[in-house]
Amino acid sequence: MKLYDAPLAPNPRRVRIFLAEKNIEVPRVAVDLGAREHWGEAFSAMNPFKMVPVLELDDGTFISESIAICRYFEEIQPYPPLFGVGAVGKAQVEMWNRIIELEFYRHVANAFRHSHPRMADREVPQIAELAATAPGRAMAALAKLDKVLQSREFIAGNAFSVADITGLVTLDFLKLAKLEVPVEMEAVRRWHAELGTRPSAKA
Ligand SMILES: N[C@@H](CCC(=O)N[C@@H](CS)C(=O)NCC(=O)O)C(=O)O
Repeated sequence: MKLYDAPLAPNPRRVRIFLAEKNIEVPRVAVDLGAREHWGEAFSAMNPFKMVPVLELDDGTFISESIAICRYFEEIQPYPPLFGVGAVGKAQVEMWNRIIELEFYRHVANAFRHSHPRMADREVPQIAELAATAPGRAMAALAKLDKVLQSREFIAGNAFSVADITGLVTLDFLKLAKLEVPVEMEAVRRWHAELGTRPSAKA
């Protein structure tokens, strides 16, 4: 088994944090995104969408998409459960993870990818209007997360989950998009700080 990884990119980090929480070791292969290694034939054969992470299984199966990879590991090693417990718990984790990806991460990524010169060959064309509107949309979503986090420790309830991992990598990604958590969002700041002190955050 091998995990095709990129040390500085947020999505592969979600998988690394997930594996660290489960105490699972997987050999990693660093893909040089700057040198466009993922645009080459070998990588494209593993993932035609040319994105990391990709997990290669021993039977030659390739799994891309961070959450699909995490789900694979949840199945083979269910403890600690990071996709929720029971029908309601699982639905809550799925719900919050999707909300964070679609309402928060997406806009943070757009703010970065549609403005940074290094991303000009990745977002063709870069859309200035998207870069300009994305920060406001990201912060509007964050304000809603702040309200939820005022009454609970983790985003999906009382237990740490993959939705918190998506939250942590997105909050850390804000810096690249030249954004920060507003001071008044105290609950988000508390959540970010607590997630950041877990040993898995170093992954
Ligand atoms: N939905 C995918 C997104 C993967 C993704 O955006 N990967 C980025 C790194 S964080 C990538 O490979 N970027 C390469 C590029 O943009 O050329 C997932 O969750 O894994």
